[in-house]
Amino acid sequence: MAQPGENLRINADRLWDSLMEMAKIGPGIAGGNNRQTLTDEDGEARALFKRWCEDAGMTVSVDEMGTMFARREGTDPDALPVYVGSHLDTQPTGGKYDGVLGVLGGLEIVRSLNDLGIRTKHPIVVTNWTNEEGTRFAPAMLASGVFAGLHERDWAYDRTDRDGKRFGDELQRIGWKGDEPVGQRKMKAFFELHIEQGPILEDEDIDIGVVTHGQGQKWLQVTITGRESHTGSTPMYKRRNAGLGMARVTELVHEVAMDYQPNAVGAVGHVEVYPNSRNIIPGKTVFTVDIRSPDKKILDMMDARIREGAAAICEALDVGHEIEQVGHFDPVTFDEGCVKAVRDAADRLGYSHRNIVSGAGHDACWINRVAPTAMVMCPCVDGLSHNEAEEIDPEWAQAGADVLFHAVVETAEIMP
Ligand code: HGY
Ligand code: MN
Ligand code: MN
Repeated sequence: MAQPGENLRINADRLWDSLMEMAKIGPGIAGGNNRQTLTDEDGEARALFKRWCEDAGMTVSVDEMGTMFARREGTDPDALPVYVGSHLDTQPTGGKYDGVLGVLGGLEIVRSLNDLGIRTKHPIVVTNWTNEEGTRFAPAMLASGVFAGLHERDWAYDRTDRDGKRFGDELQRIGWKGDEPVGQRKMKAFFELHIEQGPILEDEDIDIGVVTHGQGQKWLQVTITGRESHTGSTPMYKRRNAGLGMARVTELVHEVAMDYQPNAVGAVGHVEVYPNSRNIIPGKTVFTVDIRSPDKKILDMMDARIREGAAAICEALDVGHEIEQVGHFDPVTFDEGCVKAVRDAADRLGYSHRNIVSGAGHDACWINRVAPTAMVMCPCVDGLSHNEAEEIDPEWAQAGADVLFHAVVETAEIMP
């Protein structure tokens, strides 16, 4: 006798078509996407998502951080809803699937339930979290962080991008600042489908990553202050070179991460050099250190070593420095019940699967603090992401969305 929902499958072609349709908004220059948060392109993507959700019979609400909640009613309107989603914003040289697969995978579940005429006891809410990437406005996972109570809404509104534009003003400008207070929604569970953004699943030829944990991360914004002077006529001994300081701290970050292999990682991805002139010794550099580890103790040790090392480097170069922590979350353990729902779904559907720790941060990492949460991962080509060449196989999207479908619908309880 088939289990409830045993033969449930999503419509893979429709999901793929929606992914390709969404990818047309905010195209990159090399086949990916540049749809950064709170840009006009983000606004356009939101409007398309809203239209699709309403076409699928859902009602869409927007909270004060711009997060979108599309609700499909359950037979019991008072039952806690099951949430499913991710993010539509991308990196400046992002791919077509990072975040988007999780949002449109949630929409595809509702579309499939409509096709099959299936009702669930619990409502289902498909979610688009604002500013998951944190590339334009740090930190990452900003709206889900406010929702989970890690950040104050007004602090988030005051975050500025490199042109000095405020998050709150940009949200208002694109017309997506809702009036629903943030974080009051109660959830039965939250599920997020996401590409792995690493090489493990593809290398091992496995369909599904059952995400048991998320590694912790820290973003340290370093400002080094030296003195601008002529690159030709200033003798080496008289230089106070903020660019050299940045280079040495960048090397230090790499060396510290290499000391904690195989899991720790570290790099500097964002750099600003002032005045950035070919023949002026940099008087100031601002850059962000991104360090991560599944082990909190190691993450804290890396943080301490980098702060200590940076101080020594800057003293030796006679330059000043400041370090501001602009992002942080500790390693995350997802909810066992939700993780089991994901694993059982993969088994039932006949997809190969393995436990995996998420290398990237996700909105699920914050929502896990306020509701039982789990993630489903699918492979991506070459493990590549945060690169316009990010690519997945349509079958991988289908497998991930099928597993998400079962985990969500089982938790939302199919009505006979
Ligand atoms: O930084 C991250 O891990 C995520 O892509 N925002
Ligand atoms: Mn993402
Ligand atoms: Mn990302």
